[in-house]
Amino acid sequence: MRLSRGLAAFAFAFSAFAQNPPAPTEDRVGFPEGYANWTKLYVFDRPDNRQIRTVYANDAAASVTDGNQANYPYGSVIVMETWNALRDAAGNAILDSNGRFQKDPAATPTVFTMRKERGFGTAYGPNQTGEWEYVSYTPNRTFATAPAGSFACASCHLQAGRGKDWVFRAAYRFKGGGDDQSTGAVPSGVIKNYAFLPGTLTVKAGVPVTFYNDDVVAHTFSDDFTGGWTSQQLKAGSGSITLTFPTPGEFNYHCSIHPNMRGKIVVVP
Ligand code: HEC
Ligand SMILES: [Cu+2]
Repeated sequence: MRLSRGLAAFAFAFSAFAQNPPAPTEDRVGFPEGYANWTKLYVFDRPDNRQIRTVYANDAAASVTDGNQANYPYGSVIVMETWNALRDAAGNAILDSNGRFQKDPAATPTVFTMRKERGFGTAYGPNQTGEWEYVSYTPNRTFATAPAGSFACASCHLQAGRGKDWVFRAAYRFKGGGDDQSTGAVPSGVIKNYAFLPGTLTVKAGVPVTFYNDDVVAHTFSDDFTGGWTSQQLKAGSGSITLTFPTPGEFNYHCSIHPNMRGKIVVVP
């Protein structure tokens, strides 16, 4: 008897505790009509869930520059379209000839949308991220995540921080060099703390491999042969390079800025 009363009290306390965090009840974001024609900021291949995430900005959001990231103008709308990648029977993404995920034509995308307007966002209470509100849609303009569930969006975007106006992966968008940088491909190797990781990487001939600079300063990828090929500088936190080695063999490389940074690629048939 006492036990069941105790459980009932516990269940009551738990259900009170499990109430959703506050969120807007009304959709003030709106389906982003025509987003596929907006400025494309970056394409990110997400390995854990094998999704292609394409991020678009309307003109207001696209006007933001490197030094201005902490304050997107009112009227900014940013869209992230998530699309399942083509997968093989084992569930692994099938890469295209550039080493990138490919959209599965049979899949339906989800349209994650955030809009900034004066006075937006207060409904999120402790999870407020500036003046942004969030909703995600299906292509049919129904809710994938309705306003009432969008507290989850705000509470996670808190991690992107005030300095970036709660927008993630800013480094991808404010990339330095040409389009070959900051690809968002899944890296097989990274540069971190002045080291190429792994120091020796084994790859298959003809299969593209991507190296991503996750360090705080720029590095290059340079062939050890005197007069050998060298990449342009890979920008800190965003630069990446995709290479394909057509023939088996061993290739030693270094960073031209920090010549003691060395690595080796073993190409197998
Ligand atoms: C678990 C954390 C998390 C949740 C929940 C989340 N996001 Fe994001 N969001 C991210 C990350 C991280 C990125 C950058 C791309 C990546 O790493 O996948 C991102 C990117 C975005 C972008 C592109 C702009 C940017 O910040 O880079 C939009 C738009 C977006 N999310 C909207 C939403 C909406 C709408 C929801 C809720 C329906 C949502 N997000 C929920 C973490 C989250
Ligand atoms: Cu270097």
